[in-house]
Amino acid sequence: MKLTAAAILALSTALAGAASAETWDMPVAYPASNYHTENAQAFADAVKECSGGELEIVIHAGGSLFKGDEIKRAVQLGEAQIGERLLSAHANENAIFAYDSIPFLATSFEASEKLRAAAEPTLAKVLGEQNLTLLYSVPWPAQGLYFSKPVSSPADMEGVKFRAYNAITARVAELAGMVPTQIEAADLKQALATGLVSSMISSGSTGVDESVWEDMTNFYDVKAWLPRNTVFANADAMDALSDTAKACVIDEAAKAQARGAEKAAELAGGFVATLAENGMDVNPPAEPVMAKLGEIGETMTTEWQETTGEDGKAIIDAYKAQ
Ligand code: PCA
Repeated sequence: MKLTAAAILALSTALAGAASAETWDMPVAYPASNYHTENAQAFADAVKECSGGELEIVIHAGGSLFKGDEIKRAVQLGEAQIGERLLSAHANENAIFAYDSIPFLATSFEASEKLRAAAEPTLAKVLGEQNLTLLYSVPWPAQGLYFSKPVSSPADMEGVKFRAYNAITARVAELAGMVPTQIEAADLKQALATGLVSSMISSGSTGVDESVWEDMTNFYDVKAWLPRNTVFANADAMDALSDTAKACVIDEAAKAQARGAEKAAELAGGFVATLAENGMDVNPPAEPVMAKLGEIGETMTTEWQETTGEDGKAIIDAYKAQ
């Protein structure tokens, strides 16, 4: 058999690659069985295959290597080379990170994708300034309200202890007269069991992951927004990759983004059905509650735009122009 020049080149690149094989740690905050984590695993497998084994990405699920709120910093510092994080939880560093959590701005998977695309250049710039390379992001299903009692009026929410996952959810709670505490999903079950909190806003996905029907009784499908998990790499670690491995990471990230969004849409209805099957009352929100949330949403949209200035305006303008 005669080898073509291209085949010889491919072979020697593969051999050279194998010689300098490297491993990246990828901390993620959510459980191994969650579709975000499964999607990240599929991404890691595809990168390994594409790079001929040159780059292996090892997923550490459920906050086992770094807890959710430590992941971003760990990747910035190079303690991990890549990671997945609910970026909106870092809005205290830069309010831009909460672009995906503005109440009632984008409430369907389709709208969420448009908003993601509109935010991409700004988000990549802001992350770049922190030594992070934006790779991909995947939506959670739309956010609904969980309670341990029926809630049919704004008065029913007053004083309720509320689990927040970022500053936005804490602010929603505050404006509704509830008492927020920020808790990672990995610590949610314990917080519910000990009575630290008795309500939250989240998707059916997290409700199912954490079998919250053991502690809460009512789910209202408010569809407030679709937050995203964002995957980013340490920029120096990216730069140190061979051109082949780098191209694999970028190409497979684009595929993971599309695949993850599809999966989320496919699973969303089933998660809510599972809540009901396990005994939760699943209902649309009562009209007065929805009206209150609408007011809260308007206040918060104004606040976000004031805080984010030109960067926020660029995102909203690009979103509305689509
Ligand atoms: N689940 C995540 C974030 C949004 C969601 O649906 C959580 O509750 O932590």
